[in-house]
Amino acid sequence: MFKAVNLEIINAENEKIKNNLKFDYEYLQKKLEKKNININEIKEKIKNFQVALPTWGVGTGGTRFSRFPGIGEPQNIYEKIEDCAVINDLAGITQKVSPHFPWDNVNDFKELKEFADNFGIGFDVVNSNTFQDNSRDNLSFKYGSLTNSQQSIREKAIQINIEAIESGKKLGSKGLTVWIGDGGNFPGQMSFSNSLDRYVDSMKKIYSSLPKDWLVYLEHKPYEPAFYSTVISDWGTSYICAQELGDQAMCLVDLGHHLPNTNIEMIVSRLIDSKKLGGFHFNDSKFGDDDLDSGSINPYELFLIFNELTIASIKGKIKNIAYMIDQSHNVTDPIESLILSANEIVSNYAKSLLVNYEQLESYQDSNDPIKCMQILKDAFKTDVSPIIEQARLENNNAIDPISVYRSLNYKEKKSKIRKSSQGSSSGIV
Ligand SMILES: [Mn+2]
Repeated sequence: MFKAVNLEIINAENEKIKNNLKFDYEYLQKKLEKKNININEIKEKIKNFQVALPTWGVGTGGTRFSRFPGIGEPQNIYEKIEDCAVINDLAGITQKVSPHFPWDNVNDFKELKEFADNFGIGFDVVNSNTFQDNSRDNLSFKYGSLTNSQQSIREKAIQINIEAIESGKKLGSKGLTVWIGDGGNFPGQMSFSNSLDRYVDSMKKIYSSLPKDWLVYLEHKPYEPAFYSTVISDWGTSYICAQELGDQAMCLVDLGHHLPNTNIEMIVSRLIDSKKLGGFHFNDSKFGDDDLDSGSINPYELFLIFNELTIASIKGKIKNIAYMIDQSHNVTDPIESLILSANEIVSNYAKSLLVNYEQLESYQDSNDPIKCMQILKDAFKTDVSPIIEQARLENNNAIDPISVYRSLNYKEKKSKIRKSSQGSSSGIV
């Protein structure tokens, strides 16, 4: 197997800080032992954790005002996979890539799969795109795609999704995420009821094209690009549709796709109990669908979400949730942002594993809110970085991935090979 980052470089850098890490790890081990927590058991779970990278995330994003491309940006799916492989070699836990069709233009799927295999990269859930016009014909998505009033336009949107499934099958993917931008900008512009009916009808056709071992993930979002009403606006609508479609349809929670102050962790719990939580798009936000780096604004929320996931997992309520990062990196090197985001996500997962759930439930039952809050805060405030770093060391990844990455001058080198482009295939979804 080919490595995007030379293992000797990683090992040499790890060697310099290995002893410091050993000291920190053993110190944390002793602290956790006092709470009857076995640090090695947590470390093994961390070593097996996976979150997928979005192909569009390694290109510099932009806003509706402008995009400021970085140097050495990937220009095609092959270069994007190469960047994802750099992230995976350094940070680990990101072995799979989630492509976006037709943003990712693929001519030869067999060749692409072999290329990715060589880097140890696999393909996760595929994403369809019916929120942009497609230049192939005049059937515009201006007034919606799967819910458009015109049947011919709905058929085209259905076909794009079926093609995405076909592409995913060739790459070894096992799922399709569907997010549509359909909605209205003015009261009365569209019938809430008819458009939802049309969504379910269109999705039924897509659903019938799913291989039996696939899932379809329905992603909701309250507004944007439609600013008055959105067809799949919230988790309730998403749940109703997933229920209508059948067992292979699940709901996907994008952390940025909620109105301000929404209790997302409670939505997670509700979807778990309804047996419809399928996946996540991780990011963070201050105002809306900001697509900022995971944990950069509200890491406690991320922890509380993992808290719900971990307790549900202990109780056997969930397995195989599809985790993916969905961010737009406008002012940072996307590789660095994705390394830190993956680190933030796995760290909050690790913190959730420190919570003593039996104790928490006992305090909940005896109505002791202070003790309940203290249990969660104690776990959240624990610095778990020695566990994450030790897991990386044992997985042949970098203890300090950002500093190794910077020592590579990767983008400077790539800028001499890769063509620069002003255009954007990256956006906010
Ligand atoms: Mn998303």
